[in-house]
Amino acid sequence: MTSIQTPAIPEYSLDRECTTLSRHILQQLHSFSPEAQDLSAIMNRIALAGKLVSRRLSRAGLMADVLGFTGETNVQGESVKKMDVYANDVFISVFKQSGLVCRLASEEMEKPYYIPENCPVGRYTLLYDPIDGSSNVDINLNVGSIFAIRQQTGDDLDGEGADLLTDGRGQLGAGYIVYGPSTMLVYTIGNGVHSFLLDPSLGEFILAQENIKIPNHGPVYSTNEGNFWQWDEAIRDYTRYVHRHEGYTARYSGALVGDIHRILMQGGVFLYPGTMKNPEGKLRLLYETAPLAFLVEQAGGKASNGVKPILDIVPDKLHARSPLIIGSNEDVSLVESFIQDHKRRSNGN
Ligand code: FDP
Repeated sequence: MTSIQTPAIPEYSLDRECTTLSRHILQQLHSFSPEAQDLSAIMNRIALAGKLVSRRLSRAGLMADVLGFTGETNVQGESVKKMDVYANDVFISVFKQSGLVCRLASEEMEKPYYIPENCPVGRYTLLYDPIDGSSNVDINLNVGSIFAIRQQTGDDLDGEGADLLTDGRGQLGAGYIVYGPSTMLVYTIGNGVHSFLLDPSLGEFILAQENIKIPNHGPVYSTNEGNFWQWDEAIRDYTRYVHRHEGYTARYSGALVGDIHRILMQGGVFLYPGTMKNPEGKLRLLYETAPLAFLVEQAGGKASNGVKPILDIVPDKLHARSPLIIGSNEDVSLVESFIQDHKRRSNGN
């Protein structure tokens, strides 16, 4: 009798070492300085928040009181969803008694939230969008969380977070978590961009790809074309250009993180330009566009508001918005060239 040979199923089917997020961060830091250890501990807390949000989302439709609106509106005037509140609180609670982060600022809170017991030692601020793309939550589609870590400068005695009104170049780390078919965390601490997949059976984020590089050009353009007649002529012309040239394909999920992730992996451009009603667009600088710009630049891509790099913009308030054109170098530059042409023409040059 011949015995049937069953192929050994490797624990991790992809040919890679099983590197956890915490191990990876320590390898990236190459140092055991107090600052390196802080950054590593902060990243691990963010990962914990990601796991808690992911667990809640995976059961959302099965549990009472998880989906739908709270009936409140946030500081942006948007209707708040129950998942927004849950995820916002999760990020706060994972940093309580951590001694790491003194202050958190998010889309859901008008002013920064202080954790006074951390403040004597924790000189960091976490900026975050707890649930980005929340219109997708109730229909079981992908959403994300976006985060950035900044050093706190000064004591912020009035609690307004004025020291946060600086450009994005000082971000110590940034990234996002995509809650899709799997949960994926993508981060940078200024040393390349790396992605991790959550293995729910282990409760660990496992390295998926190291040093991700965004293609220099890609086929995808991702934007809400429903706003076409609200845009400047320059953006309308760019859109007409992609309609008339072969090799472009439109993709837009209504959730920024998922759309950016696609572009990071496959190349292309995401646009959320200003509109007639909202010249600064919709997306918030400190916890949406600046963290994503930092990450995409680290992957070799580009992020602009049409006239200058997102990372050079200094916000005038905590919840300031900025137009966003982000993705592959070539594609972002092409959009910028349409904007410059229009400016030149309207100046009569
Ligand atoms: P949402 O308001 O659903 O949280 O962050 C804002 C955001 O989603 C992005 O995730 C998304 O790309 C964009 O708004 C969608 O806005 P439009 O519906 O105006 O296209």
